[in-house]
Amino acid sequence: MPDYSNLAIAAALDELGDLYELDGAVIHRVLAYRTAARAIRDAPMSVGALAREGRVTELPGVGRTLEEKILALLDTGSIPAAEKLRARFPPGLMDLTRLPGLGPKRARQLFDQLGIDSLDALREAAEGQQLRGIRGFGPKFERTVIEALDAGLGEQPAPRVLLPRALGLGEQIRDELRAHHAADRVELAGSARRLADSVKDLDIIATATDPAALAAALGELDVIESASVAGPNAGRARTHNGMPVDLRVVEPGQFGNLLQHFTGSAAHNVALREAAVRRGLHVSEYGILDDASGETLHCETEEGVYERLGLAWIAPELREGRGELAAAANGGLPARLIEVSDLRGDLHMHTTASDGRNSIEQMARAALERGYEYIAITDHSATHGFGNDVSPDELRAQIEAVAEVNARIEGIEILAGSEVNILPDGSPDYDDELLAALDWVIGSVHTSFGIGEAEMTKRMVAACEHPYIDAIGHPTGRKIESRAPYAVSIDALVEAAARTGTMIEINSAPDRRDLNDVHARAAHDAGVRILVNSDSHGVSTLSNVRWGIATARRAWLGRDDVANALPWARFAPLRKRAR
Ligand code: DGT
Ligand code: CA
Ligand code: CA
Ligand code: ZN
Repeated sequence: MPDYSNLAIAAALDELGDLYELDGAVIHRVLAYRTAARAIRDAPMSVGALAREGRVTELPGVGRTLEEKILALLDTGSIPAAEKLRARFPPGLMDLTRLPGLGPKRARQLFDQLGIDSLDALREAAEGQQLRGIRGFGPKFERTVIEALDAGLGEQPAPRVLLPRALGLGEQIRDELRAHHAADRVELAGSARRLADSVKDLDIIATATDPAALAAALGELDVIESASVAGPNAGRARTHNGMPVDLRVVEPGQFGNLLQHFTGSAAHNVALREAAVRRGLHVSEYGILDDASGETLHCETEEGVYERLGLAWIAPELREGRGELAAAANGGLPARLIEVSDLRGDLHMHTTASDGRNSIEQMARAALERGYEYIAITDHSATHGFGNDVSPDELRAQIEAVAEVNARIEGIEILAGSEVNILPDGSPDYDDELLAALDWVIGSVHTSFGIGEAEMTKRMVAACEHPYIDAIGHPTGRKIESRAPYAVSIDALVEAAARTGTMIEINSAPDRRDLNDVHARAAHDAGVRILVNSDSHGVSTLSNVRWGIATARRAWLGRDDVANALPWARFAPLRKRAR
């Protein structure tokens, strides 16, 4: 699973470089880490996946030493060399290195000569005009450093965590709190409950027979590194991997109000308040105040909150302030959102023919076990690079191999497919004759991301117009929290897809979820058939469709709105080649 984004790996190596510099290492050693970090940040593929395949040294500037450190990070969550160096310096010293005009070397000078080991100590020294006594520092530096501190520079913004890891942590904490003798109800709220792309902090709402005891119990959990009491019956904590956790223990009679409020989103809550005001009601996290009677209604359940406001209960995934309140008022909410168990097929997966870990047969048997009626084997194509090219001859052999397995395994239709590269001019990288011999083709952009919006839009519209490209894969190329989408007009892409009957996937890789929720909803509304595909590179990640389904739900989609929730007999004729 791509748990470490390229950005996260690069940040760890940058930090290691800073630590070495703080430690006085020779500069070329420091630079080696920075160079590698840059290469990793810019790499078009998942460096984590590359490292797990034992191929990370193929990246420029990454040798055996770095490989070992990257693997340690992936396997254990930290790099031993960094741990050792971190222990040698006060933790606040690294904050200094992020200030303008203060690299590791100069920060070390301040530490050695004045004992400055934190942003607070630095401010004190600057305000006391003590810095000017040190060689290379003067009154001007003292002034700029105070300005920088006032602007909040140097403080590390907590990184947002991808949903799978946040949800894993959140559910673990929730379940351990539930097991506490003082606990009554414990629920996860916030962005994790809404199944958002990423999560800043975990919000947990509980009721308890002994609220103070439950709040204190949070700090005792194994996953928690440090905790503080945040008012009566509330706890704030931090997990070992830096994720903040907020716990609020409330009166059972107000549980619904608090759960609703802390599930959010902020945009949903703001819209909810405005709608309530028009009914003479004032909604807060503690209750609903009736302006006329002066009475405050407390709700044990969340359903009660929505009911008092004349609304149907709204699934947390829809609570983003995107029209869900109007829909809840007039019966316009989707009757039932799609679920993982609705999927009948998966149209994007890789095998050992390109960069996957399992064979066609292994993928097919695992899909069968998931209850699928059909899958498409879509290895990378002729120009993928990184040693994973599938030449035209190899693809012909693959078509036969798929047919052989398909004939042998009962109960599942195995399509011979390909994930072809959409070349900069919009054409696929196999010829039409070969594409016509396949059962299914996904077109994806894997190269030349920076050609600009007009060119990229033309390129993707051309791909939609191709007679053998059945679907577009991960249409914007974004990697959540680590790579911006490339510039492309989604409106034009959606229009072309609807016009040509090209499907568009929600790629379920947890760092992709591409199309995103907003775009998937727009595409569906424009008449595009949406797929939820795993893009799995092994049997263990077929289950990643969970994250794509989360995005589909956030896009308001039901079972009938997702093409691969259709049985094979209805899906088959929707392919361009079958029409
Ligand atoms: P994040 O950033 O991933 O933690 O996202 P959330 O949605 O969990 O946001 P968080 O933890 O800052 O706040 C939890 C909930 O509290 C949020 O979903 C709704 C509520 N809330 C936060 N700020 C506001 C606000 O300014 N107005 C209202 N009405 N509610 C808010
Ligand atoms: Ca939160
Ligand atoms: Ca929060
Ligand atoms: Zn791809």
